Parts: sequence; structure tokens; C-alpha cells
Amino acid sequence: AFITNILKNPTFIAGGCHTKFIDETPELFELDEGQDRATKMLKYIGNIVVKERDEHKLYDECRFPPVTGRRPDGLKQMLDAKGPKAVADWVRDQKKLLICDTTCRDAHQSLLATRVRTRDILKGMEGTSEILADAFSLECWGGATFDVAYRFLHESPWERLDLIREKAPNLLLQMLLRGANAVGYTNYPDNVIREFIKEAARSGIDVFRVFDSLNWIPGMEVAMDEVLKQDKICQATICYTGDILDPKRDKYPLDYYVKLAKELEHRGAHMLCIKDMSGVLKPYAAKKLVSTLKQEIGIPIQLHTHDTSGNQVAAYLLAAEAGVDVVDCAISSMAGMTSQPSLNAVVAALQGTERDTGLDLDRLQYLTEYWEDVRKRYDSFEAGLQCNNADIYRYEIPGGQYTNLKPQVESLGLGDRFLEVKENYRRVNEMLGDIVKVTPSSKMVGDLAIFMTQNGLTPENIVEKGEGLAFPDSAVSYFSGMMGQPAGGFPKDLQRVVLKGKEPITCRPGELLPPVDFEEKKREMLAFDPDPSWRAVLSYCLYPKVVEDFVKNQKEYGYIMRLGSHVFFHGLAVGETNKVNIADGKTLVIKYLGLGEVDKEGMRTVSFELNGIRRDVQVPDEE
Ligand code: 3PY
Ligand code: ZN
Repeated sequence: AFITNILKNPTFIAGGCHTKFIDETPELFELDEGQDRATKMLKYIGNIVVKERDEHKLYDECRFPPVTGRRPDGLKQMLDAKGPKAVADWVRDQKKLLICDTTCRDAHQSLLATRVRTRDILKGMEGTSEILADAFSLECWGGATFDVAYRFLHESPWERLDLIREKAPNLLLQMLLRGANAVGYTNYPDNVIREFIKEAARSGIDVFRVFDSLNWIPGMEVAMDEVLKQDKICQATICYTGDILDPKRDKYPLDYYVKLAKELEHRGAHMLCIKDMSGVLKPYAAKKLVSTLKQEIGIPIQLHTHDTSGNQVAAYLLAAEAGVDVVDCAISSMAGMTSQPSLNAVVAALQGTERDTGLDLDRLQYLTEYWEDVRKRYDSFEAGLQCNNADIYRYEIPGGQYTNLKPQVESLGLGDRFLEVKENYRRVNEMLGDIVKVTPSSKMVGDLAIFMTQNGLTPENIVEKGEGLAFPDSAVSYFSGMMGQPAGGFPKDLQRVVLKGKEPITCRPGELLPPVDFEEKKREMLAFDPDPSWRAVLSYCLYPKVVEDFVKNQKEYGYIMRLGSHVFFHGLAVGETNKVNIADGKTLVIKYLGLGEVDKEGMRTVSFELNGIRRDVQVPDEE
């Protein structure tokens, strides 16, 4: 840009420049915005190539799903025109088994540590919106995707939602909302929950799946109420645990779920979700649960599971026979194991039956191929589960956590004691009185299991030995009542040892948490963001540090959301060229030339060619 500025400068053009020309013409140094963006991007890639030196791979282009331009109106249009009750009635009164595609949320949360980037979701989205036009919905937001987007992908989850909404105007977009924990791990003040839901609804979420990690209805109350106010589909949830076919597991019998479901219907839910987060709802239990609930309640039922055991296509088929209305599936190349059952398999299994899904298996193959290619770019996040595992019935670990627990345990240097951690997970559950385990209660059980492993604790000695130990924050929060109240209450001895004199609460945490002053939060943010948007303020209320880091990262590296995923994660191979669109119509052609030695300051020079011109950036060495 400097050279270009010289060439464009009127004094230079007029031939009037002398030796002091450069010193006396400061505007030559005004690099344009594009140049600045390019420099930031090179800096980002420079950092990655230094960090990931040995990781490099080359990938073929993705096979994109074709777009025909034929996209009929769908349930989204019905919702907008007639409201949530009309959609729910339509779902219940028609015959097909409807599908919710979870590929863009739970599937990658459960297989790839939630790392799939907006760019990869979007490139297949127009095709998806045509091929899945007859699906019930697309689960594409919420759960862990919210903070992971900011934290590890350096992108805004709100922008992701806007872009999906734009590309899939016919589909119902669905999110997972952890009740009073929103998309976080702790209870938030009521006004934060309400404003978050309002903004999500305004941004395009149509179906809110609301759950509480202990099946404690007061924990869902505020969220359900706000979804109803927004006139969106309120899908209230019962989280399945135990085994209704096992008379010994008598804490959560069939009747427990029936009571919960009736109460949720009574409170105005448009739909009921049976959320089998760990994949422990065995096929015949699914049949019994669904057929009973279909008799007991009048709202449609959506079934969610994880295929960790390998049993869950069967669970869906038996649930379909029992009259379930919607099931959650993932495109087959992103399905199975800790993810949802295969969408393609369920579609095939029901062809020619009265619950035929109406989806086209041949066209689904386009989505399968697309995701097969995308998934390769994320292989460093693969959980490495080689086969189905029926030990899930013993451990009851949710799908997303099952895949995360191993790397978490390894990062703590306990890799060779993974089995012990899993056994401790089971023991903690028993010790707490057999509780519902799903985010955030499941994280607390995992934290406590690791804590017991690290400190040589057992259920027999934890009360005595725990006196002198500081328990993990999540355990303190749980025993304080800040995650709500578990069925059957807390074990008193352990509660005393964990809380060390702190008084637990028994009411809804939201009744005690003072409302957030959003203006004050905004002022606080000015320290790192000159003009925080309303969405940024909301996100900051949920994840202050994560949002601050995100803003700082954006300042340093710019809008790296546009980088291809293999470059984003692994940089470039020496000699490799990559094209990046930085702004509409502007393309950077970046060629990576190589890496210099570490200098005295611990920096390396990373050399590139940018649109044919050599550019070097200095980055700190990682080793
Ligand atoms: C989440 O809360 O993120 C979950 O997926 C729980 O199953
Ligand atoms: Zn799930």
C-alpha cells in the first residue's frame, strides 16, 4: 500500500518529489483498511503455522450439496402466519415421523468438541434447506455452541444465527436452552434469561427446547414463560435417567415422567421433549414411555437420544410405532456413537411404512458427502471413540461429555486412569442419591469424579477427608442449591463438608439474584470495546471473560471467520496458496513461503506472498 500510495500521490505524479518527500508526506503511511485486514490475517496464519508446524494436511474441495432453487415454504412460514399452537397441532395430527436434524449443533458438540465453524455450516445450508424442507426443524444453536464459538472459533454465535436464518428461510430453527442456565453453566438473573430469549427469538430461533439439569420445574419456569410470550414454540423437556424397565431403579419410574410431562403441558408447553442425553433409553423402554405419554398428554412429543450404545435406531423405530411425533437425527456422516442416530438410516428404515418420513434418501446422500468432507477438516477434534459402547448404561455420561471427558482427564495427567474416573463418575452419582446428569449437573459430577481420583477419595472416606479440601466450584454451586433442587434432596453430610459453613438455598436462584443493570454492563465493556452492541452486552452477561477475549482477538487478527477451516486450524503448508475473501469483492491470495529461525527475542519471521508481493510477519515462537 505504501508503494501504491507513492505512485498515486499528486506531488509524486507531478514529478515534484525530493529526498525529503517521504518524511514530509505522512499520508503515504495511511494503509487502507484492506491492507490492515490483510496484515492481521497474515499475523493470525503466522501464529498458527508456528504452533502447528507438524500438523499440516492438504484437503480436497468439499462436495457441496446442489442447490436447485426449488424451495417450498415450510413450517417456518406456518409458524409466522399461524403461531406455535397451529404448528404443534399440525405436527400431532399428521402421520409421518418428522425429523429434527441436529448436525449443526448436538452432533458436532458430541463428536468434534463443538468445533464446527460457521463457514462450514453455511456452505451446505442452502442445499440443506431444500433437501430437508420436509423436516420438522434444524437444531443449530444453543447448548455448548454459544461459548465455544466465541472461545475457540473466534466468531460470534449471533452472526452464525443471522447467516443460517438467511440461508434457510423455510426451516424451523431450533435451539437448546438450559433453563435458568441459558447457554451457560450457572444460574443467571431472570432479566438476563428473558432478554436472551427475546434476542434469540428476534434473531430467528423458532423452537426453544427448554430443560433443567435436575428436572426441577422451577428452573424452567422463567424461560418457558418468556418463550411463550415471544410466541415461539416452547418445547419443554423431561431429561431421561435410570431405566423404567428395571424395578430396582425405582427413583425414576414411569410415573415420575408422566407427572413431569403433565405439569409441563399444564404450564403451557406446545411440545414435550424426551431428552435422553446419555443414550440410556433402551428400545423397549422408549416404546413404553412414548405410548404411555401419548395417552397421558395431548401435545406432540419429540424424542432425543445419543447412539453411544448402538441401540438407538431401534429405540426410534419402537418409539415411532408407539406414536412419537419427531425424532432427533444427524446426517449419517456426522451420526452414530456419542452423536444422534443416523438420519439416513431412520429414513430408510421407515420407507414403505405408515410412518415414512417423506425425505428423499438419494438427496440426503449429498448432505452425507458434504459432511464427510467437512468432518475431515476437524479430525484433530475427533474423540477417537472406535466403536459403540454399552458401558454407557453403567456410567450414564451424556454424549457431549463422554467425548470430552477423556481429553479432559488426559490434560490433567490422568490419562491412564480414565477407567477409574468413569467408575468414580458412577460412584459420585450414587453418592449424590442418583441424580439427573446433564449440563451443568453432569459437569459437576465429572468434576467431582476427577477430584476424587486426584485426591484418592472414595464414597466411604470423602466426608472425613473432604473437611480439609476445597471442592471444585461446580460442586460448591450444586450443594449451595445454585443449580436447583435435586429430587430426593442433597446428602446432608457431604453438603456440609463441601459448603464449609455456607448456607444452601432452597428457592429458585433467580429469586435471589439481583437483576443485571445492562447499562452498567455496557459501561464496563467500554474498557475493551468502544461501542458494544446489545447482543455483545447480553453475551458479556453470560460470559464476561470469554467475550472480552473475543473482542481483543478480533482487534488483533480481524475477521478470521472467513478463513478456510484447514487454514484456521492448521495454517498452510510451505508453498501452499489459499484464497480468502476478506470483504465483498476483495480477495487475498496468500502463499506461505516458509519460516525463519528463532531470533534472540524469541520471535520468528513468517514469510508470505500476498497477492504476488512478498510480506513478512513476526510472531512469537511457541517452543
Ligand atoms: C447441552 O446442554 O449442551 C447438552 O447438549 C445437554 O445434553
Ligand atoms: Zn443431546
